[in-house]
Amino acid sequence: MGLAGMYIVQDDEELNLPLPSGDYDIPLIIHDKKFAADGSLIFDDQAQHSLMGEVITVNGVPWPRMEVANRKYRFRVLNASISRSYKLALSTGDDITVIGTDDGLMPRPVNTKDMRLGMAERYDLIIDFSKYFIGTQVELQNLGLPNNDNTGNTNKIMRFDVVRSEVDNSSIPSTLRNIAFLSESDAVRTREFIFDRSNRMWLINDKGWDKNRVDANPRLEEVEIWKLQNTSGLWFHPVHLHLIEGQILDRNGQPPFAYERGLKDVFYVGENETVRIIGKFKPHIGKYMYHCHNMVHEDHDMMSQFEVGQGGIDPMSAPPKPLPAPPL
Ligand SMILES: [Cu+2]
Repeated sequence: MGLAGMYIVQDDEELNLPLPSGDYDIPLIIHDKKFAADGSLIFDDQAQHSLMGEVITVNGVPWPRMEVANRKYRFRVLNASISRSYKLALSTGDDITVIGTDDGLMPRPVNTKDMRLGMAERYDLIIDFSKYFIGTQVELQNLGLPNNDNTGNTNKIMRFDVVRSEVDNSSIPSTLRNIAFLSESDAVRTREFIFDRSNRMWLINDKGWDKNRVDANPRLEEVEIWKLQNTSGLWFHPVHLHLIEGQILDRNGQPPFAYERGLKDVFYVGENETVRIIGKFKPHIGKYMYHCHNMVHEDHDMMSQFEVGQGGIDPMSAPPKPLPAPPL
């Protein structure tokens, strides 16, 4: 499990915004790794609980250093770790500006001093280095979250060295994208899912994976509320739903973090948290998975499937086929 990658999908509307672009638009794939004495990667899926690495890599490089100009940069952040979540913050204590969540731009930028990043979550961030003198070192830190192994140098992710002065013609528009948010009254039903451990297995509503079982069957275009519950204080579950673009209604009855108020498909269900999400089941009929994105949990066996409508393609009997590459 050493490899991870990302696609960046953009439309013309996004490309026309004056956000930092080109050399100032950088993907950051954060992935902790555990190495054996001979340098090989360790992945022991029998660990049952989690797999935490003591080396934090970004784009495959341990604790990298990046030289930056004193201007704004856009970072497309993906947590590709097997089991580790991060609490991101800058060593300067300055704000990070969040402009996008898992499924694209937010309605408007949100400033935060720190943020949770669960496995498979994606955030689109702006860091503004213009306030720093040349020679300043700015660390992207991990303040640590419960039920992670927070020892050693896992509190550091990477470092930005401000090395040169440049004119910055980019800006962050106050309106990024029009999103028609759903409200509770749009939902036709609520489903409840308890994510828990039993007999050394990770289960959803006391059930493991069964390719012949479907646990939810919304009709195409129906809006549902899914109540995702973690009744334990001993672990967290980033829950990933395939197909839909959802949003968080509330967490333990409170509004979600401001930086989570965009379209998402991975939902951080922390210790003793109940997260209510809402989404419209579209644009396809067929069977889609939902699972915890701690891969140790997912593999043993915290995964199930929903079926939108009837008669869609079943990925078990009709596996995806490679398509010809689109023209460049
Ligand atoms: Cu989990």
